[in-house]
Amino acid sequence: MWSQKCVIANNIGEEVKLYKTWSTPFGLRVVWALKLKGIDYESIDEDLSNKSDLLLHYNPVYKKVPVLVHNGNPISESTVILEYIDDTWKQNPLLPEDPVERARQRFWAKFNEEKLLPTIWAIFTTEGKDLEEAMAAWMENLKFVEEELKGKKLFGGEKLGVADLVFGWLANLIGIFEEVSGLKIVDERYPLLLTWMQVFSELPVIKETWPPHDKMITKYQALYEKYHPAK
Ligand SMILES: N[C@@H](CCC(=O)N[C@@H](CS)C(=O)NCC(=O)O)C(=O)O
Repeated sequence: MWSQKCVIANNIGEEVKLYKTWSTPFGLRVVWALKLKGIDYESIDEDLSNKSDLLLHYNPVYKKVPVLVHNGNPISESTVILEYIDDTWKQNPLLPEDPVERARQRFWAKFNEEKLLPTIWAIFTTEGKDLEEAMAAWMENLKFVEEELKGKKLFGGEKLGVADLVFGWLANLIGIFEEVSGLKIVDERYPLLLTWMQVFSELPVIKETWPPHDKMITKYQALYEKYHPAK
């Protein structure tokens, strides 16, 4: 006895294109959202050392990926794109209905962008006193994340939400940064975050989309050597 899985896209007749790169964590957020919604899309991988005219046309302000182009309308900035996707395709909502819960998820998404991302970049690219300071700020910030995850499986509770997708990079890149730098970036003082990282990575839609591990190590090894030439 066999059964055939029949997947019908929820956007027949619409044009959906996603400009990204093979490794971008910001682009992955959008890939996850589209997959969770069952949206068929065309993926265009950019070479950021030689950006296409179309990318520059669609995102003239930041000139960055990801850009989602829906029926000719370009939408930039991954967190804006996530909300656009949720507003456009209502199935499998990424933001809950309750305004308090919506605000909470948006708060944590903003916290990730403004507090965690700059600090992790400093951890990966600096040394000495700067590294120490970045590490201290990172650990302080993780305490807040740990508190938020108390009593929850995901940031969205039982269901993946915008905040989970925005935090998603942690579940993959922390391990890669640790392997490349030799630093311990998320340790056992943050058991709830470690559990979240594992639960999140194991979700089928997430698991099937991680970029190849070896290729990621090669990419970040080269970047690490650029910032730490003496090592
Ligand atoms: N805030 C942006 C960040 C996007 C971003 O930094 N994208 C990188 C790739 S991971 C990029 O396109 N960089 C090209 C550049 O800086 O010229 C978002 O959330 O979409």
